[in-house]
Amino acid sequence: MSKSDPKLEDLSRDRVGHDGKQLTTDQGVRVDHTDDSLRAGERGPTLIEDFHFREKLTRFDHERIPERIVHARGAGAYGTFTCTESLADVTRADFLREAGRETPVFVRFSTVGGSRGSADTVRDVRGFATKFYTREGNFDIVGNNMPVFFIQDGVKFPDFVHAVKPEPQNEIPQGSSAHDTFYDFVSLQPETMHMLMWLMSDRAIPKSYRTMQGFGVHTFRLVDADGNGTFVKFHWRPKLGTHSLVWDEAQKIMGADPDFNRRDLWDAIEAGDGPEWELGVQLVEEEREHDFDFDLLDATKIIPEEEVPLRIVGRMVLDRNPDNFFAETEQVAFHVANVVPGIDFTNDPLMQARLFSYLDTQLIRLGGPNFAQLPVNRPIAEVHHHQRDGYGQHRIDTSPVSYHPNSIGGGCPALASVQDGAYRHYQERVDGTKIRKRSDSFKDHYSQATLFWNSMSDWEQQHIADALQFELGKVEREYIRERMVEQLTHVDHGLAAEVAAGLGLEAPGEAERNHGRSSPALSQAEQPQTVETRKIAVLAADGVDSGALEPVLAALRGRGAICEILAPHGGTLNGSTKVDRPLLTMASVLYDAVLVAGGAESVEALRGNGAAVRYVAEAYKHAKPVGGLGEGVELLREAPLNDAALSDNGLVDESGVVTLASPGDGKGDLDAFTEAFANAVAAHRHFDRDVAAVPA
Ligand code: HDE
Repeated sequence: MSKSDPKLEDLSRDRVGHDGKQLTTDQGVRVDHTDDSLRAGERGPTLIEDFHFREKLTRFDHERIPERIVHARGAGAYGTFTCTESLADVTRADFLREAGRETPVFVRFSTVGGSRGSADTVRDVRGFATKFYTREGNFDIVGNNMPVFFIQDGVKFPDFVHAVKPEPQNEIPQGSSAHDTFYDFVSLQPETMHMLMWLMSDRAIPKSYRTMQGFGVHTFRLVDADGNGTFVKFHWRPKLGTHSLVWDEAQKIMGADPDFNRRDLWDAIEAGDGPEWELGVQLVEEEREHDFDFDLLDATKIIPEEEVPLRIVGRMVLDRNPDNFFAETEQVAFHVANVVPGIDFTNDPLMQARLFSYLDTQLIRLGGPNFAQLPVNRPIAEVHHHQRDGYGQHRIDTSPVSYHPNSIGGGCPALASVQDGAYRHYQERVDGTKIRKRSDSFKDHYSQATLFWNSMSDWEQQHIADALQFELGKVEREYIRERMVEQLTHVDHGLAAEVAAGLGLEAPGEAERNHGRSSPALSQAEQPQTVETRKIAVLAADGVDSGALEPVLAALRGRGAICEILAPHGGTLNGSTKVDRPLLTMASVLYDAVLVAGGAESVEALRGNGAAVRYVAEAYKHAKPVGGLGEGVELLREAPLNDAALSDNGLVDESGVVTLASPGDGKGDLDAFTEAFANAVAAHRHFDRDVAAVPA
């Protein structure tokens, strides 16, 4: 973060350290004893006059605030947004008008359905909320990692959330859509089908917050200095590519490290590997509003990138973890209505509901109307108004007046003009009959669900079909399962038939024909490839062939990979090679790839260790790169890796399994091995393997 970051300067007013300080009460009175309460006699009752004891317990009793009704579990970080291409042609927003302009940001990522203590890797939508502390006030993009939503009108949000949350009688299941009430609701609401396809896809189990796209979802409006509007969709694109876990792995991570995504973000930032995104916009001139076969105001639809390409206008890097989770990440308050001059709303009925809901929810969650004064929420722009008092008022307004107009205060704070930078709402003619009715232009619920399905690669389609079988397999009521399969026939008959077969239901009749259109930009199959910050587990034991291993690790680390040696015991191997973690503390699901080091004695020890053998098989099953050096190849044979091609002598590199049985003395072989293994890691996963029979 640049030294002149204005938000960092602003926060420094409230940051308190305790180094070298003495313990006090809230009143600043020093305390000499905090382990025994004041009592009448050594074995007597506690005295109510012990103000330190009472204050300590009272403060403790009041530590919790209501968790967010949705998006309760999250992780946040600070960073900087840099405008890379001016949008001055379409918006008067100051922070987007000049290439090179930097704006501090705070981002909070979240799951949606689970409570604050739930696991990170559940199948769910992820929140991606960004607060820009611009010179003209705060602007929030309160988005998700999927570009559409379940419902078209916000009046249904409570119904939807009640259906997906744990069931009311027993509060089960936590953070999961795989239960009756969710599928009861969605099977009765076809408008959910497009988003359901996203939820069943790998997008719902992101590998990392750093490898997620973000979307503003709604169509917003940019407004230029003359008051002309342009429709806009906001997109965040991760530099590391969009990558996911596989479902079996995601479930195991829930146990092995429920903080998996939160920890990954924290560790990357602490290591100086702050994640980066590009901000892209899709712009649609007002005159083209009705040129699409869907309604721009319908949040269950995307604008295919092939129809309206992304224009990249900025870059965001997150590089500072919060000092205090509660003060910053928990108390941050986002609101769709936090806009700056040059950015405006549309009549999307989902967005309109959100414009009400966020302020309302902050009032209950943060205990009153002054939450915008909390350090993380406070704008760097000056704040002057006539709003007064309320719980948690921190400001000491010194003006004798708190009304407008006034003359006693010299008319201040005075009204600003548009030239001064005042917000002016976009002027739009609105007239119509007062009516509760969905527009006919919102009625096509299946075309884009089909478009999404058609755009998936073979393995992505397989994952969606598997996810539906898993989720519906957890649904107790057969009529709900049947109704869901009927819905799926409208998306794609082949998908519906496959899911039905898995559930033991009769194949459904054919509905409308698949239109055959696709949008290649929706697939995760083609992503930027890099080994940077990829975590490689290196399995080794005493007797490891360090001579062959060291140059490989040095080269992988040189490319930015994180290599950790896991061994049956901590300390060192052969008295010199440092063990990073004992094998039993780390599961294969916590790494991106595994490499088994050579050395006859080392591999013999690992072969006798069921955890090590299973480690390799599990990584293979999860389509991860697997490497074997020297005798290490034997452990891969032991696992066994089904039909994987393994080296007997020279380098073998197939489907992400890279082995070299005879590293030899020549450095050339090891270089070729490293190159092949690094490429396998950069490719993320290798779904061309047949892993069905691998028992892991
Ligand atoms: Fe939210 N949503 N939402 N939502 N939402 C909240 O606000 C709501 C919707 C999103 O990290 C709540 O402060 C309604 C879409 C994120 O703090 C609440 C509707 C999208 C976050 C609320 C929606 C989102 C929230 C709960 C339907 C993606 C977490 C706590 C009309 C574009 C922000 C809070 C954070 C949080 C209401 C639908 C994203 C209750 C009524 C669509 C990322 O106000």
